[in-house]
Amino acid sequence: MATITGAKVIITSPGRNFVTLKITTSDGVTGLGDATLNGRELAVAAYLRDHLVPLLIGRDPDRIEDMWQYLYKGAYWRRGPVTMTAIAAVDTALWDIKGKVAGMPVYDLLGGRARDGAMVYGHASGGSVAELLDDVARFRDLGYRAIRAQAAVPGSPGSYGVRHGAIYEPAATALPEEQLWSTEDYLDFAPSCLGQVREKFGFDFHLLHDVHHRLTPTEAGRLGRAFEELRLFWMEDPTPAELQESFRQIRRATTTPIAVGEVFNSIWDCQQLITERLIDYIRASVVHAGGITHLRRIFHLAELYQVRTGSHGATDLSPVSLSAAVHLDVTVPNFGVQEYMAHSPLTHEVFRTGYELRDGALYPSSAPGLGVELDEEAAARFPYEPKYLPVGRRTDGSVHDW
Ligand code: CS2
Ligand code: MG
Repeated sequence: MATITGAKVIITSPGRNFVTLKITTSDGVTGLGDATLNGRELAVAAYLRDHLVPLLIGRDPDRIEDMWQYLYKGAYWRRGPVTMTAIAAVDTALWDIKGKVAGMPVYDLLGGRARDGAMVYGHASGGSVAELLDDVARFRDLGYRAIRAQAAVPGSPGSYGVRHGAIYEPAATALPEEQLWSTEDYLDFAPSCLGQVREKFGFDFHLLHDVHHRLTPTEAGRLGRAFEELRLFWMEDPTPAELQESFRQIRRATTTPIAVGEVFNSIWDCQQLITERLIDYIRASVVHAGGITHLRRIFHLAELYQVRTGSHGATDLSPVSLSAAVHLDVTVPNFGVQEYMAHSPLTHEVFRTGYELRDGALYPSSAPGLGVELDEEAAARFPYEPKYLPVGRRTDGSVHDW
């Protein structure tokens, strides 16, 4: 029986910060797990290095479920983004190792493919509606069949999701930038903005929009109703989801599909949302929701209630977790869509990936394991830089959801 002989936490910043766990076994097999938590990276690195790595040495890498239960229940203090991201990194690395030892891609370990590729959505954005329309046209020309559209709300510098330069990166400052937000301006602007997208391009592609947790349930119901004639694929994070029952009010108000979950880290964060069908898509991710083992549980629960998957895939989730996401995406029966914000060329100097983007879908590597490698020499060239996500403030100065 092989044992775990080493586990290394690799922090690197090729364009943005990433934390990666690399596990090595007595057979010399290595596996990778993403442990990146945007704006709180060092907390997860410390949790891994100081509290989990000592527990891994000497354990059986084959026993993935047992390891998950050991790390989750053994912590006593359960759940939370830091703990579950650290457990996710261990879990993902063990699936990578198991695939390499078996000589099988992870999707085959998960029961084989239900589909060849995973439809993705790209991020079109603009500082104005005109810029947004140009960006939507660009993604359509690239063959995307699903496109998220975000534009700056006139007079509201704190608009969410507007790219500045080639890559969208919200964690851009050494201390949190405070961004002003006006819900009234947004509610007046968003329906007409997305209406212009439909007016120009029609309905032959899936249109998505991210509200980014910023409305009350009443406001979200009003916005969803205004979106109905635009036939959105989904309205994302319409309201903060700590109070899962608040989505009943949104559901009563509108038929616009709802997607939630990128900030969730366990099945209990979304159990009510799923079992009461308060959402249409669950956005939980491999890296933040306890790894492949736990995310698969969430997806299987969602399947029972005809809730489809729509995993988070922003550039602050590393190519390791995106690789794992695509392996899971192609196997689950209730797949919906995979978010795909292409990582920068600098990031790919460190992370060598095997997934392929073709005709608006990602196709997983057929190499054993996850099909992703980390170049440690290249990683050493990009030291960590403190970066924070912005903080939102209302026009009266009080803190709001960013
Ligand atoms: C966004 C993210 O991709 C999304 O849907 O909500 O860009 C999110 O803002 C970042 O991942 C936060 O780090
Ligand atoms: Mg989002």
